[in-house]
Amino acid sequence: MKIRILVVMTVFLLVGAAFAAAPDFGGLDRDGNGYLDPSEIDGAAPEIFKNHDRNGDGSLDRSEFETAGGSPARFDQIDADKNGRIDLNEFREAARRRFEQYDANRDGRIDVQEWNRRQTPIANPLILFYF
Ligand SMILES: [Ca+2]
Ligand SMILES: [Ca+2]
Ligand SMILES: [Ca+2]
Repeated sequence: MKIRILVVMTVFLLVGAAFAAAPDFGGLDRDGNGYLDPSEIDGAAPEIFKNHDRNGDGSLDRSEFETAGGSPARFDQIDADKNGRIDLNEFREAARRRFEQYDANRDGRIDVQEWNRRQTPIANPLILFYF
């Protein structure tokens, strides 16, 4: 009986460890290979952009950006041509630069260690790359 309990506990621990070792990067690891690559970040960008373009005018204004959790300073960084709106190209370019920041060892992918090294744990991982 004791052995059976031990076995059950061991299985729970192993399953728990597997989950801890393989985060899904907030759903961004689309192919589930345990890494984020630039195409996953770039591939998700148009849909995320569209979801936050609330008035459907093809750009993100300040209020749309800040509603998504972005900061005013970040908006100014991304709005490269300073016209007060972020277009899809600026949005993708900013996500690409963020990817490079997090890819500390420059191997073209973000692994679990790099992911866990983020300064602040943020509830919504989309903010890390896009807002
Ligand atoms: Ca991946
Ligand atoms: Ca808009
Ligand atoms: Ca890397």
